[in-house]
Amino acid sequence: MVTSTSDLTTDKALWMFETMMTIRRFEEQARREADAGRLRGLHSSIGQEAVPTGVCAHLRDDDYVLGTHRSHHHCIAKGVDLNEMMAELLGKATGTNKGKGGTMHIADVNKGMLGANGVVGSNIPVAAGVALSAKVQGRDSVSVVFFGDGAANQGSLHESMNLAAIWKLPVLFVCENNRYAESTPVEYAVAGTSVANRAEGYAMPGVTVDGQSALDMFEVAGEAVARAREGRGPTLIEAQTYRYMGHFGADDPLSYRTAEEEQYYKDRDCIERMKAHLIETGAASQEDLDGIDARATEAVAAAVRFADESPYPQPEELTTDVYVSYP
Ligand SMILES: Cc1ncc(C[n+]2csc(CCOP(=O)(O)OP(=O)(O)O)c2C)c(N)n1
Repeated sequence: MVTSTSDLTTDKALWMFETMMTIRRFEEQARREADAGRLRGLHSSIGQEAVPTGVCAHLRDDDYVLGTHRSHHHCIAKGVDLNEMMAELLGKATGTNKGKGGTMHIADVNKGMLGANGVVGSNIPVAAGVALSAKVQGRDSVSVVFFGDGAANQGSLHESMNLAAIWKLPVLFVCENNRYAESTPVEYAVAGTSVANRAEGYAMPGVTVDGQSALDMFEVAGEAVARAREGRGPTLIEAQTYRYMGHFGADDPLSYRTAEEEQYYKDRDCIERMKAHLIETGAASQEDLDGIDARATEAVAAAVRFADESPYPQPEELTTDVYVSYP
């Protein structure tokens, strides 16, 4: 089955716009919270909203997503509750992880968000394992792992791609190539001409896609998800994208990249392009889109209120849920 943007219904396109808008507004608020000293070490996903949105548009609650240290956009696209996310960021007991995980460890198994993870490259083999369990149990769930261009150089990706290929596991390896691992440019750190062409060594499809286009992401991911669900095996997707902010907020991105380069990517902003598409195709008016933005802004404001009104975890809760207990 080949998916194309012609499969994109108006409802789904509007969902994608609202999801990207919600991610942007959430991240802007998270930045304000970090600037106010209420959370530390924020890895912002602003600029990269289209990547998980285009992928998660094809996923169900019983599909799985695994993330990185920069995962708020993955969580929101997979449907994790905004209130619980903001509470988690602010260390409250009502957070997704009862306030003990923080920004880099958000998880919600009921939504199939199996976790952000601060150890670069560590979630890649987990995604292959999750895909293996779905296959062994005879379920048609799909597993997706997002990782950066820096993580693409970890051995864990290569081991996982090999196993996924020989066992035809239902997994998508989605590299968000935002051009830098901290301050290291991709041209310096990644050997070869692309991340996507590494798939060739494992006899799986490897696709490079404009990660600032939600429509292109939707199309490429649709084909990969269908392939995985039908038992035809894994795909490596390299989404070319850009993070507008610094690596985690305390660095000055202009010390390792140029203002012209930043502007080049901002001129291709995924939200502005989706807006233009929705208006050109008559799917929505400017007024409709302003209404969606207002709804996203209010949802984020409500999440802050929820977090503010929530208690901190009790000291006696310190070690509960830290280790999994097996029956
Ligand atoms: C195993 C490991 N090595 C190093 C680090 C420190 N570190 C945190 S983020 C990062 C850069 C990751 O870059 P990339 O994978 O491209 O993701 P991005 O930050 O661009 O989203 C590094 C080196 C880490 N957290 N884990």
